[in-house]
Amino acid sequence: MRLISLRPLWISLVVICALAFVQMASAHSEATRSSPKDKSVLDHAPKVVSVFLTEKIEIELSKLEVFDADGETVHKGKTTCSENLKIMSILMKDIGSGSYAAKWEVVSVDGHKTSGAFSFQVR
Ligand SMILES: [Cu+2]
Repeated sequence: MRLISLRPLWISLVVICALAFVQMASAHSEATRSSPKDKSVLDHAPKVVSVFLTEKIEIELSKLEVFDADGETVHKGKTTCSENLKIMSILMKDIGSGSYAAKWEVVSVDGHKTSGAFSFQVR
């Protein structure tokens, strides 16, 4: 009898937890797009690589790096960030044709850490 009467309470607890989790997950900063676009093939080497994020980030705790096919870094200077704190950019060295991989790591203003990667090719 007691177990049966507790059932609605359990169900509502599960629902509340699930909703809380969805809200937390949506507050993380995720990438919506990048420049260059993931898997794009370019005729000209980009001067800047950027990633566009869904939430504001802590720039001191976030970074964007670009590597060539040998794993050598091909960016220069420090990762910068737009005024609205949602676009992270890095300047590029002069690069030739080849495949490149960009990796990003951010801490959003809510303290959550996310990361991702994208790649592009220069013809
Ligand atoms: Cu978050």
